[in-house]
Amino acid sequence: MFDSAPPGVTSCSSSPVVVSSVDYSGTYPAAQALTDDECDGSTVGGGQNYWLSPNHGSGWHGAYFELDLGCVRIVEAVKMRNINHRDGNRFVDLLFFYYTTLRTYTRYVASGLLFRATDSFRLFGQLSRFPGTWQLLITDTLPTSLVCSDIPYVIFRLEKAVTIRYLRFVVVTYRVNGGGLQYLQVLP
Ligand SMILES: [Ca+2]
Repeated sequence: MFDSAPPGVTSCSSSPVVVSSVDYSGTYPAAQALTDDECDGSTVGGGQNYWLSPNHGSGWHGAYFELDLGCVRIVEAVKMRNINHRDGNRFVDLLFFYYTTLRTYTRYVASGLLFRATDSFRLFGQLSRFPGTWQLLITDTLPTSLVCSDIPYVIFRLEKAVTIRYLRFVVVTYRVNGGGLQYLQVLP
């Protein structure tokens, strides 16, 4: 690990790509966590523009994706947005559609029918893949909401800026059936 930025590091403008992941299915690939979409597609008539981790998967091998940032760069913070995936049951979706503004019902739905979202996560970084020397950068929780447009973007600032090329996002705990992510962006 460099103590200071190597020459040219701040001029890196490459786009991150997924180099390894476990996904719920090909419909919800980790690459979708690299796109900043208006809202996740779990509502009636929506598409799938976010990542889902496998059923009841968690931890280093069970629910993760790994990114190559494209070049060595300084990372000071990571911006993320959670999901609020439901199961696509049209009856549930219609109930949600008509009653979501009722506070008591919303709480009921929140307790049992929010099928997938990340709860706690860990983010690791490293300078090179071989040999790997992962460093824990962030351990925290991601907020979510039943109303997709209310799911906040959260900026997690690192205690100290790091110079890395690879990132690994790991779901530690999840809501009901599994985790996922709508968006991840490294800053600056
Ligand atoms: Ca996305």
